Amino acid sequence: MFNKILIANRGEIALRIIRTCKELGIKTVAVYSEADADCLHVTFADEAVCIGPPPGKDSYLKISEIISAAQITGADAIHPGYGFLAENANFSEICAESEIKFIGPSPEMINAMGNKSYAKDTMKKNGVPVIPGSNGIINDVDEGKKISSEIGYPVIVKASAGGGGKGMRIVWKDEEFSNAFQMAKAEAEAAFGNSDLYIEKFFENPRHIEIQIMGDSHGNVYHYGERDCSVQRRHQKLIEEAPSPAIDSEMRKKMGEAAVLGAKSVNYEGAGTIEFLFDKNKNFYFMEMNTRIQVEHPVTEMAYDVDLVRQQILVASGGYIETKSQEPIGHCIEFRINAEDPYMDFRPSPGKIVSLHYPGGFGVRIDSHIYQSYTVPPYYDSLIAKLIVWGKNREHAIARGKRALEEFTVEGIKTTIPFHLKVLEDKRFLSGNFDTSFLDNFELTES
Ligand code: MV4
Repeated sequence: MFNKILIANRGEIALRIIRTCKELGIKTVAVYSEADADCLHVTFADEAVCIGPPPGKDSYLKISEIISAAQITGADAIHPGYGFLAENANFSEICAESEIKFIGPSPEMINAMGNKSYAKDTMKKNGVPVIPGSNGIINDVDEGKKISSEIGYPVIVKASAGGGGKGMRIVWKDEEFSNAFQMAKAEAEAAFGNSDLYIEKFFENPRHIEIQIMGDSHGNVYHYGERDCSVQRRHQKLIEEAPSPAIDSEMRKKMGEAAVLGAKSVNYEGAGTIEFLFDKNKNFYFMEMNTRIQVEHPVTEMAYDVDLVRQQILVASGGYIETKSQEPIGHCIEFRINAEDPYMDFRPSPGKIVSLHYPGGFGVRIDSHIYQSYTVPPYYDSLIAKLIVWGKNREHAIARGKRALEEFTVEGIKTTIPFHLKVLEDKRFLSGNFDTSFLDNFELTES
């Protein structure tokens, strides 16, 4: 087992990782930017090293500084959390060369799954259902048009280096193809320095359902069911839940088995998420795989009684997975509390928190790094807390979510709390019958 883990991240996820390290008796090293000296991950870690100025590229993305911090403090492993360097193949490789265990996948695995077109082809070859589309990347407009007419419009052109919405264009008919293709190509080149594109059948208003998997170095892969992440706005998830109101235990078994098959076929180790698109006819299709712990992992933890960060650390040190696949117990919902003004198009709202009261009680979990008098800096992601509630069933979890959100007080900055309270009054959300278009026409009016 590791002696000391450096956490190459900040905010709630850095704290989340430190907590599990403490429970495992592992010493911790925080790294922090000049803007984060008063952050709780710095306070709660055994040691802390300042790695540079506030902008991410000068600190949390600075590989040389982070490796030096690990070497100076004698850390034998690095946990990257999510975002920043979590899916950076170069970082994973430099850790290996420096004989520091990267708690995440090999550089080869990051590259293989980061190439979305290649990842799809790999899954398809191994018998995982994938979204119908081009085999591999498309070289020019003519090839793209030919394939699109074979698939049938509408189609969606996606960046192979993308994921999460950038470099994506929906094409409704042949006449629009050329323009959309060029736009997607330019956007992909600008965003990723890679203009490779692939094509898929476009499914209107699908549900976004993802399966949590975990693999160890002994060839075991388990799944911990699905999360429904359909409540998203401009590709930013706002509410996630486990189980999905659209998935029964038979479907869970099928999707779980498909995810495990996919992960086993690439000898996947560590925590991973297989994203599926789920359509009106209850078909599911592989979309992409994320090779990190995700923001929304706590809903799985609460519904499946598994500490996913603990499992990550155990398997990274060569151990076996402790918690096997099982059925969920009750229902769990996560509300992302962002420092944003939901009445002003969700614009960022950094600043000083002058008053704070956390909800508590049975079935309430808060993963957060904020405290009263903390100043939310403008440099990073606007997530300031995750409120996770557990209930015996969906209705119970919703009732508990409502009362916890009502107790939750943050003064001095705007947050997404009023938005969540409004969603909990929405008939479609309450019915469980919603999809990724749910927030398109969602009105938040001052009451
Ligand atoms: C799709 C899709 C429909 N059909 N792919 C969104 C983020 C990225 N992970 C993939 N996304 C989608 N992929 C196929 N074949 C619908 C989405 C999608 C979406 C697309 C355009 C505008 C808004 C969207 C919101 C959620 C999902």
